[in-house]
Amino acid sequence: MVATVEDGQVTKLRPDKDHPLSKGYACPKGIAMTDLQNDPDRVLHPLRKTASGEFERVTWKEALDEINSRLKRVRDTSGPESIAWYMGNPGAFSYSHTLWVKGFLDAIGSPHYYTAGSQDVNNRFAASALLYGSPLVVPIPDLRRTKHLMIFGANPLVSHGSVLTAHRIRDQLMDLTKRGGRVVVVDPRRSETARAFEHVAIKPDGDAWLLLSMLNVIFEEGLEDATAIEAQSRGVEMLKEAASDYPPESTVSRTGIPAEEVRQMARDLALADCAAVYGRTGSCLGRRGTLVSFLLDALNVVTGNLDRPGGAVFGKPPLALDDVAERFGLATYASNRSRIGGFPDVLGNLPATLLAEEIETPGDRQIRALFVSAGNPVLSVPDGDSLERAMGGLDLMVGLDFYMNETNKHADFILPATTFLERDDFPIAFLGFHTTPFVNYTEKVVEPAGEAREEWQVIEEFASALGVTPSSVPPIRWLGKLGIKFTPQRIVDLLIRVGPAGDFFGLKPKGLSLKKIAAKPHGIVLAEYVATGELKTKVRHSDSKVRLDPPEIVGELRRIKGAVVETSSERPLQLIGLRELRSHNSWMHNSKLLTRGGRSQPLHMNPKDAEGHGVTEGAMVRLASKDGSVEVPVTLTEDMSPGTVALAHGWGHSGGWKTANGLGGVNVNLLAPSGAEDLEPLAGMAFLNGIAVSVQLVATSGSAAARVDEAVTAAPPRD
Ligand SMILES: Nc1nc2c(c(=O)[nH]1)N[C@H]1C(S)=C(S)[C@@H](COP(=O)(O)OP(=O)(O)OC[C@H]3O[C@@H](n4cnc5c(=O)[nH]c(N)nc54)[C@H](O)[C@@H]3O)O[C@H]1N2
Ligand SMILES: Nc1nc2c(c(=O)[nH]1)N[C@H]1C(S)=C(S)[C@@H](COP(=O)(O)OP(=O)(O)OC[C@H]3O[C@@H](n4cnc5c(=O)[nH]c(N)nc54)[C@H](O)[C@@H]3O)O[C@H]1N2
Ligand SMILES: [Mo]
Repeated sequence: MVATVEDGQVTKLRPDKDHPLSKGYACPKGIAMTDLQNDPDRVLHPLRKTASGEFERVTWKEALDEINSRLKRVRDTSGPESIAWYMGNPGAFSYSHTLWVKGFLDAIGSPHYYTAGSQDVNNRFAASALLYGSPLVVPIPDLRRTKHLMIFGANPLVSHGSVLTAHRIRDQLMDLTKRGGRVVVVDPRRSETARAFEHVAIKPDGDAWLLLSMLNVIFEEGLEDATAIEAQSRGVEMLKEAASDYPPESTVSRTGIPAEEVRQMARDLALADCAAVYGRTGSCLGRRGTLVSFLLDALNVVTGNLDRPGGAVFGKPPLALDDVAERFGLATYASNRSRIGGFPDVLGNLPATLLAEEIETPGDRQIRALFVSAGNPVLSVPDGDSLERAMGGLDLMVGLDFYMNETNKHADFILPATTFLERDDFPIAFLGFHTTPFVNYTEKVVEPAGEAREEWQVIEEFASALGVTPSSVPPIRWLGKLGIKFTPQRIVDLLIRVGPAGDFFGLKPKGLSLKKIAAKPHGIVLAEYVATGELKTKVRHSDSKVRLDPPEIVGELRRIKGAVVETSSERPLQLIGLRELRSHNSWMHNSKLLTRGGRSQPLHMNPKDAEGHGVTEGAMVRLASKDGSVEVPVTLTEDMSPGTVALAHGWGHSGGWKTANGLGGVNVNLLAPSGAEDLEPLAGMAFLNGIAVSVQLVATSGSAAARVDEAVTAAPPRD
């Protein structure tokens, strides 16, 4: 984007016409950042909770002195393993924030690292660890060359892609069909993307059965690519054997998809010149997301589409996340277990759903101090009520944010953080996800507003009080003891220069350095297409082959046999999530631009289901699961498959954001189960899609609140 700065203030953001890939396209949320940047509700000074429960402004020195002395006391009395950090989603989009949070916990020796990952993508990483031997080896669909794309539970026309960085993604998908290719969207809801392409309606959390049936057809009909399987993988026999139990006729009750349609889908995929299978949150937030993620990639392997042009590809970014993380010792899976439930860590992450229990359960490693940065788990994680209660019992809680949100309002201190316009960034975690190899570096656009500080600088203060250097890399910690400090820029520059495209400090004069990248503010296109033929360098298993029979997956295949049906006569419907173009999880509802014309959070319901429940458009209903209930207005739409209802997350505000507070809405995650027994076993992920619910009429006509967000339900987003 291009920012207009007047008198040190960002007054306008617009898309960058000179950007080689976006060519002047930006999504509405990006443009709306001006509203957040200049929001009078922003937290611009350190705040301390007073005895009466109100916040008062304090100086940075007062805040840090008190936090640090309380932090030291917690460490000395309860041990470093009682200090926890939850870093939310925006944290992942700041290289310095990410590195310093994990570095801090590693340096003090605490396992209590939590992120939005356990509500988002961790089972995708777990599947990669099993398949490729590294959680960070994640293929992306080669959108620009593929002829056949199958999307399982993603809505890129709204989300703009996830674990996939595709500028102008709508155009890339449209181009695919213009080339004569197909986009098939498997989704319980006829989403914006499904509407624009081909839709296959599936029952929530039915994906594993559909994928097994597709594999069944492929093996039964001899449509597999035996050469590719032989060259790239081992263990296919297990997969074949497992799939033999799932002819499409046997899975109709789980998927809702007629057997003949499944057969045709399998044939079309296997016979396409090149094809890619891609899944995102809709495939991750059910009860068996690791298995589903595994099967998505298995389909790519079996059809001969892995690591080839137009297939599912790994590429060769100038800085490969898997290499970097491995070098830092961060590419872990199951190297550690959660205290509650014994869940394996994924990249050091433990299940955020268990935070409340981890705080309230006495014993070794009980959490006594909690930091929350760029996150809002009270709204984003199951059972925010329990988390609110648990946070009240902590010895110390600190928020780093530019808003007072529903979570950090329970903190002892809120420390003002910078926006991405007030700090530099290098999207290190995303370089491998570009559909066109690309790199860029952004300088800060303006000085931090008020007294805002970058997270990594604040973390340096906590670390120094505890006598450690916040880094996951032991040599950097040793150098820290000698007073030698590394800035985020310095670390990234080093990594680029010794990386696959680096200048090796002048030895390769044409190579890259941070300075060279920074000199091109519109970014640098590195190659026409994503590199293929990289599998051997990507796979960490000793034989360099993709593993199709890991014991963990064998276990999941056994478990799925006994899977009970979620619904019952008491709770006959299944609830899934919904992302809207003008929302960004829980944190952009204070923007004037995004809330223009009012907003509401209706329950999307098929008219047939509504009729059975005596519900009409605009009625207020009580939506209840075994774990909680909320009252919401209903909107009727044929886009929902009968039996499935959808409600957006990130609503029900009561923070310092006054516009957001005034919009009403409810926290849908009060309906999600929060016990360890309900988490997905291989990645500890929350169960958020497919929850059994009942709907009960409260009032035939709700209120003005039942107005549907037109911008969301109308035509697909346009440039
Ligand atoms: N406008 C906007 N953009 C966003 C965000 C936002 O909040 N707003 N959030 C960002 C974030 S943090 C992320 S992680 C990405 C997510 O990116 P996506 O995953 O592409 O986004 P979703 O809209 O959540 O898409 C999930 C789809 O899965 C479907 N689904 C639900 N349950 C199932 C199921 O059991 N099986 C199948 N096959 N499908 C199912 C839903 O109906 C939905 O259409 O989006 C990012 N982009
Ligand atoms: N039911 C249901 N629940 C879901 C999902 C779903 O699909 N359905 N999706 C899940 C997913 S994919 C995600 S990613 C999570 C998101 O959940 P979280 O990551 O827990 O929360 P966010 O809503 O992203 O809140 C981000 C907070 O960060 C602040 N912030 C923004 N930028 C910065 C920054 O640069 N620095 C700092 N310090 N603070 C900043 C914002 O003000 C806000 O308070 O929600 C999850 N929850
Ligand atoms: Mo996410």
